[in-house]
Amino acid sequence: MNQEQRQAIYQQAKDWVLEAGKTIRFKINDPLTISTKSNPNDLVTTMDRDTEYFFTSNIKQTYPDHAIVSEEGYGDELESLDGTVWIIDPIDGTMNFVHQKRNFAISVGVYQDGIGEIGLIYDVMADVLFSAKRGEGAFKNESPLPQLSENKSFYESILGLNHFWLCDNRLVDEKVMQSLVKTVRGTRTYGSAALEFAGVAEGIIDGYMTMDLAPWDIAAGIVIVNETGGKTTNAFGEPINMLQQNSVMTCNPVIYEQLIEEYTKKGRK
Ligand code: 2AM
Ligand code: CA
Ligand code: CA
Ligand code: CA
Repeated sequence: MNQEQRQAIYQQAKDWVLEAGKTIRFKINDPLTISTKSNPNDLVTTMDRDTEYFFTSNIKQTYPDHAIVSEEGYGDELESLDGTVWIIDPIDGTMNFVHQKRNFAISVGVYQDGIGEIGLIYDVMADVLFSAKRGEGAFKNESPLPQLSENKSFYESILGLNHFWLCDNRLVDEKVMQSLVKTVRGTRTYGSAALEFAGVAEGIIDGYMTMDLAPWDIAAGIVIVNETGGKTTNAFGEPINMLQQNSVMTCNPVIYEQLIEEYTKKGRK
């Protein structure tokens, strides 16, 4: 994808994201129909489905040769990432959407032959758009985001992670993770993977790690974090596979080695 093609798709994607966000804000106090998916806390609403349909119908009409990977079932079943692929989470942070009516995001990544070209994360209620094009830097609304600080010690870092890491879990010994949270300056849990990625890109948290995410949770975030100099792998330092679920570690590179070598790999089950 050349710069001109990237710019044209970016502009279209951005228009759709802002329009979808405006619709959600307009309807934020309407009664919700809420269902559950894999477990009683795995929520989906008509707003998730309607927003996804808005994107998929527009994309299919405008770019019939593009493919779509998305959460709520309107996308395609893909076996490869060849060609142009839109990877979409219509509402990331549905639990926040339902319970808080804020702290959720629309996440749209556009990949070309497996390479992330465009990332858009829209904090809908705050009306803040994080965006990036590959090789062209990342932005928070119209302001460029600076490169992540190299002057950051492990002990002064704040990590985005949830309490499941500190309970008995299938990936890493919880005792090792308990020593991690006592070593760093602090931890935060935002409840939207996309907004955690945006936080890493902005440098308001220094890393985010999570056990099991789908491609639509992370596709846009990876592009944006890349552009501010951050690094993303699975929790053990292995490459992410964008066609399946992954554990995820995205962070400022200055804390990466220590996180992986002294904690996740050391405590790996
Ligand atoms: P979602 O709101 O789009 O489902 C919450 O900690 C974060 O994890 C959100 O980004 C949420 O995305 C994601 N997540 C992934 N799988 C989930 C699941 N089965 N249940 C709840 N949240 C999930
Ligand atoms: Ca979901
Ligand atoms: Ca999600
Ligand atoms: Ca979602």
